[in-house]
Amino acid sequence: MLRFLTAGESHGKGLAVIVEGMPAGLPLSEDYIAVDLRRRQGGYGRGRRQKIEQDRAEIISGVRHGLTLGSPIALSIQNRDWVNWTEQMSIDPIEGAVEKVTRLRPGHADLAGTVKYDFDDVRPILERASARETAARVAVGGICKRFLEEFGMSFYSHTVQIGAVEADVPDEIDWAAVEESPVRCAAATSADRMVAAIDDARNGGDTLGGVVEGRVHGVPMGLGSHVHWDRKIDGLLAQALMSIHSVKGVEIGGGFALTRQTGSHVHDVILPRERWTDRPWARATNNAGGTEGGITDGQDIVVRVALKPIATLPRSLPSADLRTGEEIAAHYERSDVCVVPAAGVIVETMCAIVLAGAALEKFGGDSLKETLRNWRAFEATIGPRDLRES
Ligand code: EPS
Repeated sequence: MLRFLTAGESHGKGLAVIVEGMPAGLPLSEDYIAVDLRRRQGGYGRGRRQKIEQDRAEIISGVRHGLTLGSPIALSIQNRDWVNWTEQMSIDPIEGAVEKVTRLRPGHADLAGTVKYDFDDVRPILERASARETAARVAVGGICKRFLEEFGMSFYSHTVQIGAVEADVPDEIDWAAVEESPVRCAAATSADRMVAAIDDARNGGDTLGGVVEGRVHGVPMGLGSHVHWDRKIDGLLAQALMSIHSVKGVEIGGGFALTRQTGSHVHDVILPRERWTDRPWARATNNAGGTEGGITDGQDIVVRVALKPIATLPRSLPSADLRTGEEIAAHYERSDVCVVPAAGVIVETMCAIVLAGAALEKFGGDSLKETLRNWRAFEATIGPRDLRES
């Protein structure tokens, strides 16, 4: 019901997106989408490229007088760096030849991509494999977040680990402080240690990975389904999160740590009516991370995502040449040292995309009004069976 495509090379003219399936009547603006685009560009450990770019998505279609039309929404994000790459990335054939990239970077798509697509140059692969593409996704995520706000949903993320530095995450997270933190970490002392670790990596010509946590508050019960493997909301979230560049692991709720506990300590006890607050049903804990049996259970969605250190290293790794197979140092132009803080924003994005799709599947109408009416009608049915109005 909700479809989108992104297009664009890292040093091409820009990124393009078409989003199809958003209902009509949703208030939407370029300024709203710009907020997350700006958040994605930040974070300590970013490289020189982010000083060049000032990402802003121009709305080309699908919105009139500030409201969606129900027609496809097309967006365009300019690559300001394009002016430095007009020969390398020229659409038209050029006079002479540009230098080919043949020094394969381990950990990137360089080797498998050139072999698969039968290129003698890594450039066509590295351009599209670049995490620049996540700017386009974040713009889509902005539209999805705007839609899900109408259901009372809100999105958060924070950094829980960079390299070997684990954050002392407080019980109550101050989300405004996370946004102020250079590494988007909820604990200031841990943030200082993370910044120092990034400095160490930079000084050694190296890179750092880490772990980010995403949370979604206000999720309705009943998104996704237990009936088939490809409708399970946790499966859909895991696929979407795993598709983020550099991601090597995804956990939902207590994740891997749950395996060390017995069942009586793991499952989220269902509380009786007198302990409910704002809506029917409540739990003592949220180890499930907001999904049981592939269906949202009304608790916060909690996901953790592990990122490997990025593959482009100033201190080039030993490698082999695509042309000759002979030993050579891997290719290096410039790079980020650590993208973990920015990844939190992309984790929010992918959660928003999956949940918007699931919300449209369950409640979707052609207009926002119809969609919200369907949602409210369902919400009226979720309480204890004997107490329902009809
Ligand atoms: C990336 C390499 C760097 C990153 C880029 C991802 O770009 P460049 O080669 O131009 O320095 O900055 O990410 C972005 C441009 C972005 O906006 O996130 C890579 O190789 O994946």
